[in-house]
Amino acid sequence: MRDIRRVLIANRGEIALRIARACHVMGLEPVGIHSEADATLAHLPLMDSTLCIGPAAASRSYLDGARILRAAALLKVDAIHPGYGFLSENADFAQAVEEAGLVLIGPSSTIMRRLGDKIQARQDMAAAGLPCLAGSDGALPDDPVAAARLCEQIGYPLIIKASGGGGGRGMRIVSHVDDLTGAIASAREEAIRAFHNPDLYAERFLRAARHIEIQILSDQHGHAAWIGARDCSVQRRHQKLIEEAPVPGIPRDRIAEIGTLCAQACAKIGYTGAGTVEFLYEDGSFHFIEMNTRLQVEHPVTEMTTGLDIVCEQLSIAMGRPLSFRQDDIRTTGHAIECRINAEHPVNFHPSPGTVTSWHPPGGPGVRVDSHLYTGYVVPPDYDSLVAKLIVHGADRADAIKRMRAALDEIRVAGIETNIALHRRLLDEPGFTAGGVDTGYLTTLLEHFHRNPVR
Ligand code: MV4
Repeated sequence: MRDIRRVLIANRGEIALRIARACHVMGLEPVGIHSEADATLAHLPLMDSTLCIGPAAASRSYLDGARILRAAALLKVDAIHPGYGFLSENADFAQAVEEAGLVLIGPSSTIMRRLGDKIQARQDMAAAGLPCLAGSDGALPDDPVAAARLCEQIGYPLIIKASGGGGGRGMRIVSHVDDLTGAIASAREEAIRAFHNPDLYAERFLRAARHIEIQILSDQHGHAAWIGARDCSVQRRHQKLIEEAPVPGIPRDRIAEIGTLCAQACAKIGYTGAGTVEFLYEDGSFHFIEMNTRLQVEHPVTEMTTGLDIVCEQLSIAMGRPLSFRQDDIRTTGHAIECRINAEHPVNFHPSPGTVTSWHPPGGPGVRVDSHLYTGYVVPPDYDSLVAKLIVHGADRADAIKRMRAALDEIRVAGIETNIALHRRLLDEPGFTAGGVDTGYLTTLLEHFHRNPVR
């Protein structure tokens, strides 16, 4: 057992507020850090104490591990919750936290480092029993002839990915061997520039897959459980827009099968904390692509369908407590959908920072709003444009869609532009309402909207 009383929340916005709430539920003292641009954030008054750690630029505040560790020492915390984004999957930061004698709310830095290396993650998860796509077992060789021979084995089309990447950055789709050498060269350049890691790998490319992910909770006593699956296929440029649970249109027993494999794999590799195993699903098969070692933006849809509080579970696991439930105790009820509300231009998707002149969130049965917005809040231009998550829970998918439409119609936000109208339009689309769209759906639909602006 590890005594944790004070938790530093190394993040901002809605997720900092979400984590502060969980700390209060658990009887822990949350402490806050913020940049100079963020002194007016809504969660800071809930904190036991707060500290301004640097200027607006994330590189000099939320991404500066040394500053955060100095704040942790000054504020005398026992643990650090990194939230998502920023330093949440940075193994060097996790290691520095451990070396400072503090607890990082997440897996050990060793596990984080292995899973953060996508080539290593693929090898570890394949060895632990997860189905992977045909691919290069290890890094692609430098020699173009050797690389071409290897890729011939995999088959075309294939996709080149950066081992240090993830989330869709630094990828190249290659349909023919003639394009291979050029694709490898440009992918390698990008990988070096963006991730300081030249290693690339290749995988068979799936053209019309769905993005399905499994939520895991794993304690320090070797017990792991999967607590549901999410469908995150509605995305544009690797930014998810809508997520839901359970997954529509895939038999429950197929989901349970892959969920069970994920829990077993996580126990096997010594994973601890909350984690998400990402899969592509096409033609009835799941294929592991990567594992996220952080709390995810879309975790609320799993909370709404299971009744669990994933952030409380994270804190409890970090304190060394065993999971409070067994796999057989997990029951999911109804259907949950999350719409990510971004402060962005509705047509060109450019960020739309500025003063929120009014904010009236929706409510009622089954409606949850995770947001740091308030009337008068100024959305700074320096960070991600996510300003609210609207989550609804209904008896079934059709009921959840009805509740989401009503909630979207009810929201009032003025002063900034948002994607609320896009969400409202999407929820009337036959493709979306039928369920089971693939990851290309939104891009195609937006092209259609662009050609047909008013309906
Ligand atoms: C793929 C893929 C198809 N085949 N891997 C995108 C995010 C990252 N987590 C993995 N991604 C993908 N990996 C194989 N083997 C399709 C995607 C993908 C995608 C790829 C190119 C352009 C847009 C995309 C949108 C969603 C998923």
